[in-house]
Amino acid sequence: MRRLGVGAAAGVLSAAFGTAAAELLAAAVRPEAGPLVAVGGAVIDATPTPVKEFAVRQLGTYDKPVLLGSIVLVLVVFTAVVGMLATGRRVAAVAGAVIFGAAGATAALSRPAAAPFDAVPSLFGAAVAGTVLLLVLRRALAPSNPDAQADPDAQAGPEARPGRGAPTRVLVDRRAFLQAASLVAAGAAAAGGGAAVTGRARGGALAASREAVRLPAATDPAAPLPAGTGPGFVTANADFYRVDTALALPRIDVDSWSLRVHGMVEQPVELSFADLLERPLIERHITLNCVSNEVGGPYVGTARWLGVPLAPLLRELGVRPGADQLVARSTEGMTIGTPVSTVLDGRDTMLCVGMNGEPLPIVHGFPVRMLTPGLYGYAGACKWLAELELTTFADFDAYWVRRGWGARGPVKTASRIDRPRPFARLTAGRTTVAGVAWAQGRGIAKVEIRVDDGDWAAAELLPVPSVDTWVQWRYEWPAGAGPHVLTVRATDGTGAVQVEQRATPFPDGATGQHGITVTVA
Ligand SMILES: Nc1nc2c(c(=O)[nH]1)N[C@H]1C(S)=C(S)[C@@H](COP(=O)(O)O)O[C@H]1N2
Ligand SMILES: [Mo]
Repeated sequence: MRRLGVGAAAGVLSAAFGTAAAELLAAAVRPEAGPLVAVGGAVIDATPTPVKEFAVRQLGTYDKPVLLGSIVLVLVVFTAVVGMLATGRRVAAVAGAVIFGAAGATAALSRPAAAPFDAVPSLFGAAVAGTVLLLVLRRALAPSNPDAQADPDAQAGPEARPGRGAPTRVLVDRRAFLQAASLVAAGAAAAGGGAAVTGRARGGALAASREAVRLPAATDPAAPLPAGTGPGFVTANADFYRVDTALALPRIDVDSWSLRVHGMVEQPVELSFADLLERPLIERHITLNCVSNEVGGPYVGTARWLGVPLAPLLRELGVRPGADQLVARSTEGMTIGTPVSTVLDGRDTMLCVGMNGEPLPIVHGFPVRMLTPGLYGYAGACKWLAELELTTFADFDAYWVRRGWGARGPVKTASRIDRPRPFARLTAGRTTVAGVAWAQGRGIAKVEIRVDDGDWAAAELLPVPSVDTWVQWRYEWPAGAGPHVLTVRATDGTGAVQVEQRATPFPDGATGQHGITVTVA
């Protein structure tokens, strides 16, 4: 066995052990402090917007696993090189551990909601990794065992420096290495398993505390869905799209949760979950969509949301004149800025506690999230809410605004064809074309379909409970043989036709018409 191979393997295994030890410590104390999640979060925050857009577009919900996989890959290469260098100069192991620990600790401390403790798991993991690497190399490269084999390619090690006589060959003690390596691998597996078990136990405790939440009925319930609403009007919680930067889901205990409302208000307050539930609750069907959604894309859904209307609460607390931005801050440090005017203009902006008759799912912001009908999620729908600060747009740029996205985020009118699927092969005759269109706050007045270069023809609109939801539409198409392009466009309640000109989601939402190609036989 070659010396460099031994070094690389020892480096990777020691780092695996160190990382697993750090993850175990973090899982037990503070999951957000785990080095993988901390580094991943820092990478997400530092990723330039076009790359992030590309990742969301190409990878969808796989963006997070792919990111973590890439970080592990970089780690493997780095620690293999450190291990190889350390076979020659042991100081390389120390330097590698310092870099490894500093990177993790810096990333953890740079997280917006970091606590000083968050550096500890990374530093601990680095110390473990460095120490283990030195121990393994000492065992494996000591030329004392009779089984030791000379490494014909070996460079002179530290024991072969001039002044100590002729360069000796570095010997690899194969059996000692394999023993040490198996021990380290077993340790890494045990620590990693421990971290996973601890994490799962925490997750279980959180799920139980969520299931124990009993939400009061709304004092102002949602109007029943009008007769004739199509199936799929309400998106099931399990099918609702998820977009956020949280690699580790915030694990929030409802009993210790509180919401601080402060900044430019006459009476700052801190509200517990029980305080919120004591207030009058409204329930509404509202469509939420992501500014990153491409034309025809999947990041849109409609749910029945239960929550505390925000406007009366802010009026009670007294918004100071001049405050034009409400900044919502989440437990993990996301900031989402919403115009105060849109909160107070009569729309149903709310602090949501329930989604489709259940407490908010953890991925959708348990225990409390904001929702602002008519604004994209990044501008009005902060999940895992912790704080509301009244301030001004001049004084504060929220997370996405700092990255170049529009500061106010009003939803653009859009429409999508869901049936038939793109490139479907159909048989000639009556074919139902169906889909959704949305312009929350303004409502949808008309949806039209065009076949190839023909005239626009009105689709049938199914009934809706309010202007804040999408509209389902359908169109009976007498499909004739041949390849066809079907295109849709919507007109909002103000009479404005959706913008035809193609625009990318960045910086304030995609525009353009959704079209699909089908073949009729
Ligand atoms: N804390 C937090 N809230 C967040 C985000 C986030 O990354 N972190 N993403 C926002 C974005 S961009 C959107 S589109 C919506 C998505 O909400 P959903 O995942 O419940 O569909 O949440 C918003 N709220
Ligand atoms: Mo979004």
